[in-house]
Amino acid sequence: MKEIKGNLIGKGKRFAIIISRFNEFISKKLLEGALDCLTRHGVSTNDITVYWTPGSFEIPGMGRRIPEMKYDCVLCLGAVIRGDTPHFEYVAAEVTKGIATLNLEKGPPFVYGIITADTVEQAMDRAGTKKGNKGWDAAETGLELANLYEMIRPPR
Ligand code: INI
Repeated sequence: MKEIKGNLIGKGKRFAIIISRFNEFISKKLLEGALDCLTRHGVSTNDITVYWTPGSFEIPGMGRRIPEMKYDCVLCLGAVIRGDTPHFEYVAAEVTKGIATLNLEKGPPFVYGIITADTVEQAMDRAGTKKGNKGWDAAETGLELANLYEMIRPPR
């Protein structure tokens, strides 16, 4: 049997993080979690570039424009929180679809680290309190994918 599984070793891996400033009090916590996870798994801070967008809606567009081949993985972080209007639905749907589309391209993996929550409390629970930190989780997924993609990359 042959089994292919990515490890979580971060040494030498280059990461881009695209993060939304909207609901920054939450997204900053996601960034802290992601950076903590990456550096504790051996990623050098010199190998991490953080790109800030105005909102989550803009994350996929930014993903198309960054020099993605410079990175082994791109983490997308943001928090979309339901308000009084259907705006939430549109933003959440577009950022989700956009990241999924980028992830199907032949470039690096794009990790979906977007919190979609009905309330601020639900979002806070997932940004370093009761339910862990989705930024950390996204980074861990990114480490695994960066290593997995490297294992299956055809020789250049
Ligand atoms: N952007 C978010 O990242 N989170 C939200 O909760 C949010 N809501 O609900 O409005 C949000 N809106 C801004 C949007 O992402 C765009 O920046 C804006 O529409 C301009 O294109």
